[in-house]
Amino acid sequence: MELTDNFRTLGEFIIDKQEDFQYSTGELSRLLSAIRLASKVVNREVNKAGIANIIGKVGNQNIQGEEQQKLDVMANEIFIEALSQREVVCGIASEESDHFIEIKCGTNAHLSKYVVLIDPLDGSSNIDVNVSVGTIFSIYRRVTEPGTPVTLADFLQKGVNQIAAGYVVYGSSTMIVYTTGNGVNGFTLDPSLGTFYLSHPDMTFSKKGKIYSINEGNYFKFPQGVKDYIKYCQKEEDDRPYTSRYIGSLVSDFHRNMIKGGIYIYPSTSQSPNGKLRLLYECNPMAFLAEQAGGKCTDGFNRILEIQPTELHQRVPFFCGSFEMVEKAEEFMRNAA
Ligand code: AHM
Ligand code: MG
Repeated sequence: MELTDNFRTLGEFIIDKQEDFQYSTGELSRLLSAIRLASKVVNREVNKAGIANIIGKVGNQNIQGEEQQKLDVMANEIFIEALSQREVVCGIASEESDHFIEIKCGTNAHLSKYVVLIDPLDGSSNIDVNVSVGTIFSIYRRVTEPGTPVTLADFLQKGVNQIAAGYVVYGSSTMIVYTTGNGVNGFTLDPSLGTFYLSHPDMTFSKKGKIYSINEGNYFKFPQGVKDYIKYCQKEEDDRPYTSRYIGSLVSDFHRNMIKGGIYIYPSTSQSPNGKLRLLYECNPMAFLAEQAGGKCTDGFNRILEIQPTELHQRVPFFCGSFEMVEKAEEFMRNAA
């Protein structure tokens, strides 16, 4: 890539966009910058996962006795450290931790008005086989008074209240894709410079797509509406059959579907009536991005962003992607209900 004035860095973009927010104090910009920094550190660790494994084995022959730290635990620590040390949030909830964390300012409650919910390394079972993983984040303004201890109510907000959301995909190249409610923009990391450049401005889902992504191994456990929709995708009619693509790494499946057009489904199953994915750490941020990109996101019947969460690790069925494809899947769900 040649560096020209046309290439905007993520840092420049964040500062330029600050003007979108009336009375902005720069707090959100600092928060996004902390996420940018943490994602570069996680990227470095993910990239050397294979080699670290070799080193780890060699290390085992020494008397170190240190166990190789799991990457998802490491990613969790990196994000929490970046966000808490830079003092840009008053609280963090992570898919990796049972409870939310209150960030203090010395011994006092923190004055920041933002909380962050994060899935530090989603799809981490893919790391061992060198397949893309991701980080998902979601930012809310707290509902209780700044300067008081953060409470569970600050985290249990409907997705419609999100101020910003995004993901990092650690793929063949590493990208940050995020929204502050004004469209979706994607930035690709130039690893030689350690800088993210705006590479995918104004990302959108096409209205229709030709890819369906679902773990079909669970077919017999799916609700009838989902089974019927899968058969519809496979039928030779009009522009079908569609192509089946499932990485098993939500960020990567979503990213591909947004670029190429498609639908991702993780429905309820006979064993898990609420599906697998977490409302607060996975579904809400992806739903915010999907809607900002002109797509649609529901639990098969209701808009994800309007679900009132009742617990931090709540799960929910998830249908997300190109608008008309999600509508079609919902039609099958209604007809089979
Ligand atoms: P995780 O948060 O434990 O990594 O699980 C979430 C992941 C998603 O990235 C992915 O889409 C899904 O689980 C795959 O699940 P399955 O293996 O059941 O198809
Ligand atoms: Mg996850």
